[in-house]
Amino acid sequence: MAEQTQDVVSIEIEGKIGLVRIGNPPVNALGAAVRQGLAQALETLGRDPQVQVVALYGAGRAFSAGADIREFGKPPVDPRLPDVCDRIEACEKPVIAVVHGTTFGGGLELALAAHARIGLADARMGLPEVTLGLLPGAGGTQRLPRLIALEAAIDIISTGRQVPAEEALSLGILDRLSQAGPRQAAIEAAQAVLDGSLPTRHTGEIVVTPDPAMIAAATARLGKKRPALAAPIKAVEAISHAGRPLREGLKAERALFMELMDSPDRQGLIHSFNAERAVKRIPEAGAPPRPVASAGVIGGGAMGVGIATALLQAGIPVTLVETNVEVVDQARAKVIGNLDGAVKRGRLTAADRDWLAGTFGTTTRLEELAPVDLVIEAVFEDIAVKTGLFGQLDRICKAGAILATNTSYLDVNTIAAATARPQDVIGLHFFSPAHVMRLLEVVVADKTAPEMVATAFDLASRMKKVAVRSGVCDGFIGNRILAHYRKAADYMLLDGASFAEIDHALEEFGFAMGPFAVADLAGLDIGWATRKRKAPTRPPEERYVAIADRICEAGWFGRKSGRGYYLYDDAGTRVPNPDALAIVAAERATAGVKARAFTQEEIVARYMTAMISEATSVVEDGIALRPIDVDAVLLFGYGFPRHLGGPLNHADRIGARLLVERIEAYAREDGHYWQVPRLLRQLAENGGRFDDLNKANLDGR
Ligand code: 3H9
Repeated sequence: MAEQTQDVVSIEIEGKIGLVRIGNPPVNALGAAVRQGLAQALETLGRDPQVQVVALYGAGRAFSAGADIREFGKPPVDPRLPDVCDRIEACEKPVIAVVHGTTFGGGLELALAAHARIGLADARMGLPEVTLGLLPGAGGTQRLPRLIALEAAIDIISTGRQVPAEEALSLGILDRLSQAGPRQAAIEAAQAVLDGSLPTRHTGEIVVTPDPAMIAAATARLGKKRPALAAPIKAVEAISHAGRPLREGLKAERALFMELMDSPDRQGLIHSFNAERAVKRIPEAGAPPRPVASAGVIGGGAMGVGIATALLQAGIPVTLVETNVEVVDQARAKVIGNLDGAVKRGRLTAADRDWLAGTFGTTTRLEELAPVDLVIEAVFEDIAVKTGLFGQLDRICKAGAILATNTSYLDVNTIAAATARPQDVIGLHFFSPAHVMRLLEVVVADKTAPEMVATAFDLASRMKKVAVRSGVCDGFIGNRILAHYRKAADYMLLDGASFAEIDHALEEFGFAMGPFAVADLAGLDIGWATRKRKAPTRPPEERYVAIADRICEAGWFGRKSGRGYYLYDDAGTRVPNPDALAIVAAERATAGVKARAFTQEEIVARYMTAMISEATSVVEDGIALRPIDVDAVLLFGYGFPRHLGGPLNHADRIGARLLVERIEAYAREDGHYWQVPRLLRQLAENGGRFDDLNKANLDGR
């Protein structure tokens, strides 16, 4: 047995079998060193007269997660991935790929270029390039349609969905499944090639004729999506070349890939991908998290029900406390209903549902929370109610228990001060519905202990949520920014844009719903309560738009009451509510405003400038650790269009100088609302970007 080891790719010769192992933790990304290692391994084994078959496998938890995303945008280093794939296919010996765990993008493309593919049961295959604004650029669009039905290839490539091993076998991506570990499976499959029981073939030599009607239908379908992103459409275009000789098809694929590589969508989508991971870098990361084996949730409203569901789905037994007996029963039914929903959507097995339901208890007695490791309260948003409750929890809960509040704006320091253990108090701000929405703001108060913060992040990852660290301020990161930019929408409404125009402009920009449609969905009474709460502290110079108040006074709270800004039919289709239009007209008259027209462009510019302005202040005030944390909050909690990468990523595209100019121009109308944040002015003066601040804070990433 001969062995040659390089850093990330090692080869081993077992009789007539040449084994190539990719070992580049954590996910075997195909960076330059791996590509060089693979090319060299193929050279060595290709030349070795002893070796008759080559088997490729991955070490660790994945075969390979694909191209190294960190290399994108940097000067390319040879050999490129398409060349490595071509080298595999052209190898003078049969090459087999044994895939396990994540086998994505370039990882799958390596396997598609091999002459046979074996999958382990845990293999998940996919070409997720479109989710990064790209298309498979190492032969995926040419080789997959040669191996499997065109319809399935279009589906997999244009959605980026993951294909489990069994399905991959039935589609024809895999030739066989194996129960062995990756190395052993590689040896067994190579033996099968040697004894003739596993046939091999050159994928590139398979001749297919992609049906133009199917290609046209897919292109039309993708073009109708909002936002209609270029990547999936271009990916289908690349697939349309799969009927040509492989060389020509690969050339066409490469050209389309390079077009996308230079696109802003690609930059934005990869920024969003990075944002989800960057937020984990917190100062408390080294602190040991406390164990959370059981939890209590206080409050049986929508929030409490959602939080209890999310905890249960993470496998944490929950006791839900609600003082009202009737509400307890309703809450129980809703939590069980949510678990049933997860079974229906295939996210939970019926057996797991039964098991989880068995770990869910309800009670009217707070004392029953004495033994739990974590308590999350989701009671009425009133500081006296919350401080009273935390005083009680302080007496009831065991030492070391995590005491969390789900408040969305109240002062977590005040809540913590109601206990004799402020170090154990933290804000866990979930978003509704809490078992669905991915964002979790972790609100760190002055005395919160580092291990409490580490515990919150650990908990978030168990719940598959994106946790973002926030300091204490009214509304924390997300609601503070929302409160600000919502006013910009109201000002435009008062000044002459219709709410339908504003919603339409922002939906065209990329939001799933405009702000007025969102308000109708969330319930207009929520914003009304907040405005009433803030009324006593509202500065006299602040311009106040009372349109939403008038709509609420009429008893219309949005979709839950059948009407708000819009009227809704059973299918949810919206038309402007004529009564709301009349209120808008009346309020304009009262304010003495002469309505003027707003272009779609101006609506978006004002709305985004307002959002960016407050987002900048949140960074400047140290409420968010970095601009990318703010981006994550808006992306994962407020429906910010993923391809734009978040408000401060978008700000870098607009440029700080132009943003300052805009704010100064708008300030001529309203100098109280429109003020240039100090940090934005600094960036404008120094030619700086928000991403420079990210980089400075993320260890050079
Ligand atoms: C492509 O292949 C293009 C080709 O067609 C053509 C080329 C010519 N590169 O997510 P996690 C890092 S495009 C570099 O926390 P999980 C990640 O940043 C690529 N790094 O773990 C994180 O780093 P850190 C197509 C990568 O278990 C660490 O690994 N492939 C890459 O929740 C752990 O990741 C994709 O789009 C990468 N490709 O999920 C796959 N992937 O610890 C993208 C991960 O420093 N990746 N990292 O923050 C994923 O979907 C998930 O990361 C994966 C693991 C499922 C793999």
